[in-house]
Amino acid sequence: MFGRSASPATAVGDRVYAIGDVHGRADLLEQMLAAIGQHSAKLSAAQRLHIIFIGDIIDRGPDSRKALEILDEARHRMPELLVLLGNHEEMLLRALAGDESTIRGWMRVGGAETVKSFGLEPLLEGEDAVPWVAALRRAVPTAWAEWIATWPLTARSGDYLFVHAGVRPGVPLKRQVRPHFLWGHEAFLEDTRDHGAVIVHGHTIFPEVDIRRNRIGIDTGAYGSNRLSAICLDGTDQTVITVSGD
Ligand SMILES: [Mn+2]
Repeated sequence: MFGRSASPATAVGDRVYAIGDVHGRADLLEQMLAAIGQHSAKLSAAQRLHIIFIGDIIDRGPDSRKALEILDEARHRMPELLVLLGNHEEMLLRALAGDESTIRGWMRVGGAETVKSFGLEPLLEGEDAVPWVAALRRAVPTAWAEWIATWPLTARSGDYLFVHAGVRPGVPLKRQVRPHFLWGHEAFLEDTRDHGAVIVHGHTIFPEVDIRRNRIGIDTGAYGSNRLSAICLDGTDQTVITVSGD
């Protein structure tokens, strides 16, 4: 049984837009920011507006550099903007730190597209990683790397917890560990127990925003499906917003 009412709510006065994995689709990211602006303008003013990106801004899609540039520009004029860390940003940070085994794995899961967007060639099999890492550090603005390193793992509003991938079922929220927030847990998606909050997450692609009693999956696979989704949580209201590419 759930310990609270059947209708989860944001903290009083909070309106939260949570956006799914962008994965290098700078075009859909721009469309989504515009769509959120239009949606929010039609509602009465919230006491506190929050726009939360669920992580995995980079990799797989064609323009990770532009996606980061858009968010970096937006954060300076939108104090309500928050970007959570995803496992793909974790790989970028490890790559910048010179972790060679991470780099080689990262190239195979979409990192190649990210480094191309910064004007670099992917690290080849057998290629010396040391000069390649030096080139990556020159290509990625230091201010962006330092900013990404500050992206939090979670955010909370009322009954909702926002996190990139998920939690380990059966473990209290205060005892959850970083790897499950970033990479998920094999039992998370199908577990029906109360996790201590309704977990709003990305990382796993669903054809439509997946609204369950104990979690909401908002990743509709923008890089492959051409559809980037978000959910607006306002008190007990839940409204899905989706933007589509050409
Ligand atoms: Mn992910």
